[in-house]
Parts: sequence; C-alpha cells; structure tokens
Amino acid sequence: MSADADCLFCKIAGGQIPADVVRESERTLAFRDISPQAPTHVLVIPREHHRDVASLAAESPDTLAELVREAAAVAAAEGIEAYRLVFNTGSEAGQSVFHVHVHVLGGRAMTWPPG
Ligand code: IU
Repeated sequence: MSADADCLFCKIAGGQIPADVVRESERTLAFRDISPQAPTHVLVIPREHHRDVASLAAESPDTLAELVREAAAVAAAEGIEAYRLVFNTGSEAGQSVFHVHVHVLGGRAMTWPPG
C-alpha cells in the first residue's frame, strides 16, 4: 500500500512532519523516538504504508528484510552490540501507531519479561 493521508508515519516518511532522522534507505527511514525508553531508541519504518509487521511480511517481505537490516545498521552506528527489536502488533500489545515500525532499543541492560 502507498501513503495513507491520515497516517502520522506516512507524513514523517513524506517529509510533511519533521523527525530526527538518523538513517535512510531506498525503502525505509529511521528516526529517533520522541519519547525514548532507552539511551538509543530509534524507530525504523517502511516508506510505504503497511499496518503491522504481519501485513508487511505478507505484502512486501523484501521490505521487511530491509527493515531488519536497517535496524541492525542503526545499532551498529550507535555502537551498540546488544539491542532489542520490538514490533508491537495490535493495541493490546502496545501498538499505538498503525504504520509498521520496529523499535531499536539499546544502550542499557534490558529486563525480561517485558511489561
Ligand atoms: P508503538 O509500538 O505503536 O506504541 O510505538 C509508537 C512509537 O511512536 C512510540 O514509542 C512513540 O513515542 C513514537 N512516536 C514518535 O516517535 N513520534 C510521534 O510523533 C508519535 C509517536 I504520535
């Protein structure tokens, strides 16, 4: 799917809303979360609109692979060896923006299980 006019992350991808962009690739964009939960907290999104990671996997698996490669590249650029990738999927799981994004979290010790 291409851009959704009501989607915040489509607007960030389209440059209509500013973001602290740290990395770009042909199909993805990485920017710092406005409410960081770790010293490094970057979101990587596809430029195209897909609701969640399962939709992205079904509709554009190559883009999903690029998203994960880009997430790893973000961690490497931040100098982080251990990091957590999170795809919240569905509101009960904590998804609040329905344009798929992977959280890249690192720079501190992580606990398990997540809350
Ligand atoms: P979630 O997994 O859908 O809950 O993640 C959405 C994230 O988007 C969350 O961590 C917000 O802090 C973040 N975010 C942002 O970076 N910029 C924004 O303008 C908005 C949310 I709204």
